[in-house]
Amino acid sequence: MSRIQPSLPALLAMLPLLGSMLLTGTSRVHADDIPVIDISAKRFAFSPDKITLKKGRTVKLRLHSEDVTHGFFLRPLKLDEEIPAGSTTEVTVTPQQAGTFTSICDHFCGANHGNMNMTIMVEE
Ligand SMILES: [Cu+2]
Repeated sequence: MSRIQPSLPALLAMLPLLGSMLLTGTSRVHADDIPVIDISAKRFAFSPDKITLKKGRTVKLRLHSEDVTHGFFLRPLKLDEEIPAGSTTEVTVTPQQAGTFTSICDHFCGANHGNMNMTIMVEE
């Protein structure tokens, strides 16, 4: 009994904390149900270098530059973003056509800039 007594108040003290954690988790899901895809840009690659989207389904791309300023350009999906050095650009996209596309960095970022791209697949 003497071993249980000290732990019970500790447990009770944690309950409100636990409850608020659960509430925060729930409200976050409801507040913004657009899926977010994180993409990081770093000389001279995007990571991940391939993502798959669904035609007609809106997603938010959160583009983050880990070093210098990069671009993110893909005409068929009407994407033309700049990702400033060390910061994050968010863009919402709803693909209107299925296919396999290549998004390129269109902001000169160094010697191998021309090979900096990633694949965006859009499924029907
Ligand atoms: Cu770049």
